[in-house]
Amino acid sequence: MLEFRTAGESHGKCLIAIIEGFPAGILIETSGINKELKRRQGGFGRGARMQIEHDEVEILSGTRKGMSLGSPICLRIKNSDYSIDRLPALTRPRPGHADLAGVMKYNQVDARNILERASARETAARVAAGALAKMLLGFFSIEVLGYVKEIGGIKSRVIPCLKAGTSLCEPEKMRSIRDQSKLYCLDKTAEKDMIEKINRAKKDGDSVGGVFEVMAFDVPPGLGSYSQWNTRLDGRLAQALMSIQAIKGVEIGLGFAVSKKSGSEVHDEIVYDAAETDISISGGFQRLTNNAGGIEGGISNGQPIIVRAAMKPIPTLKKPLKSVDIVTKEPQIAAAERSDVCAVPAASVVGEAAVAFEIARAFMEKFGGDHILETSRNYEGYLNQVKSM
Ligand code: EPS
Repeated sequence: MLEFRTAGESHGKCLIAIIEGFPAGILIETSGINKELKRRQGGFGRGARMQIEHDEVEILSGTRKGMSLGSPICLRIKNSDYSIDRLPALTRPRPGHADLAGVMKYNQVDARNILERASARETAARVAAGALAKMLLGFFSIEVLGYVKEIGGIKSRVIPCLKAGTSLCEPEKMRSIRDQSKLYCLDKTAEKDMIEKINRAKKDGDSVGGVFEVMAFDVPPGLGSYSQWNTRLDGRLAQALMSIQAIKGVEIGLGFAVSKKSGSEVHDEIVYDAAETDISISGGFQRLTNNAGGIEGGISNGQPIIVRAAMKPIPTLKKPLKSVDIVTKEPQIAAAERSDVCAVPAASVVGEAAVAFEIARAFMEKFGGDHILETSRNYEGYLNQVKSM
């Protein structure tokens, strides 16, 4: 089973990701992982910590001469700001952060013992693990792409791939637009207003949240299962995204909007084109729309997977909210730590990694294999079975 774990504190020595169940025979280039780490550090609205850190990965195990061995892969990212033992105590918990619930749970008086692990710095390790998942998926031409949809209520008007034949439904094209954007957004006009919104929040000592979307292209039908509640792909993707720091909502396809429409408006009509049988991963079966976001009955259906996540504004505020000192129980304002004004672009990189890992996990579950060529043979066999339906 493909799995990963992370370890490490925000101002500890380093962050670690251990990936297990990764097949042998895949070339693992640190440059591919570092590129993603750099993207996670970027995006307009980030705070001063990102000027201190230069996240780079070291591969400590699981490869030889750059190739995966099938053994556990250990990745390390060093923290430049390794200061955990020197940092002052934090006794004025920030509303919205793990501080107060954490001190109660772990029997602490210093919320620093909580925030160090609760911090979104941990997501650097998730992005490293996700980069490996993308290398695995890349072997099968599956592409995963995350981008910003909304910041502080300002929406991107670009809606890719909702209808079959939409002009913006090519990962290559979408990636190139996204990578030219300071906010990793596909809509240049909305981006300007979003930047203004972030600047205004910064001036006001405030923070803003938003929404990002992740799409996965060329995912074969049949990943995930309805056979048990916890094997459904939609549920698994929701868990992967909801577990990212500051995420408060997840939608798939039309998401909450399905509740306002009739059945005939929501469900994606099925057509068959024999000419597509040999080139498509779904045999000749096609859909006229993709409101389901590529998942029906907890199983991928061969359409692009579309998921979105809503991120709350970061709880650390320059103009802090009311709180109470944990020691004196006196009213106080919350602690004001160094932080970001908006980390939605960074969250879109983390979301991309999280979705990539979960899809890779479901892929390995279905096709197995200790070496990638074994996985590949199993995959080919399955595609032939779908074609000959
Ligand atoms: C982060 C590092 C952190 C924060 C941020 C994310 O660094 P520091 O606390 O030293 O400024 O910038 O963490 C949070 C938003 C949070 O709530 O903990 C990073 O590497 O992404």
